[in-house]
Amino acid sequence: MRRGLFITFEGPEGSGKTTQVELLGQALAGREPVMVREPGGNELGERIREIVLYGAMELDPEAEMYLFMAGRRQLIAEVIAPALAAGQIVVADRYHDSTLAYQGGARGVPTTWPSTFPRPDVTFLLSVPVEHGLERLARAGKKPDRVEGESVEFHKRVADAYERLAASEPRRFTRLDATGSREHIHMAVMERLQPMLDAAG
Ligand code: Z5A
Repeated sequence: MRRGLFITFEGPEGSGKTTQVELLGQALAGREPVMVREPGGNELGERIREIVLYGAMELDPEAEMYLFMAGRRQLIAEVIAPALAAGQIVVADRYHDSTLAYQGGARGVPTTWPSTFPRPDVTFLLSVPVEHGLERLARAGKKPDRVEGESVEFHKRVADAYERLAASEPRRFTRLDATGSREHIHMAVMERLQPMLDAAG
């Protein structure tokens, strides 16, 4: 059976993931890609998003991790796995590497990759100095959520964890300097994907 193509975008705050996901969605429009974002993307995910990002509840770090992962598993079952099985392209704005970087790397929770979570074919790590990313969000007027409101040191631990993840899986990860222009980064994304898109037909 033909398996689709699974592309994920990761990075610290304000690294431009959503911008690049949108540009890629437009570039691939003719192939009707399935676009998802985390946390969210389905009813359970959106409810969990409310709790983990905007709820007033004090969450145990491991409980927080399981909430993110529960939302992800539901998204896999409802959307990602069926789309890949049908040969479609799936583009995700954050996926399990976010849990490994935020809950694992920054909060120190023991993390693993469940065997039922498909591995992406390509993961773009948009790398940007932490202060630069936070400045972008402040300029854009985004009100920080519970995780974004953490200290600069927390966000540096996230960025370091992402760098370690990318170094440990160089075939899956493509690390891009996200301080460049939107268009330049998009061109680098397309250059990396082109051979895979050609092979997919
Ligand atoms: N989280 C977690 O802890 N564990 C998990 O397992 C998962 C998530 C899945 C989700 O927040 C939070 O959940 C996140 C991690 C945590 N929080 N933190 N911290 P979200 O969904 O609300 O947002 P986000 O995923 O963190 O995205 P973001 O950081 O807010 O933004 P972004 O997607 O990386 O960037 P953007 O929206 O595309 O761009 C930000 C601004 O920069 C905007 O004004 C753009 O126009 C501008 N921009 C974009 N690209 C450029 C370039 N190249 N140059 C100049 N300006 C640019």
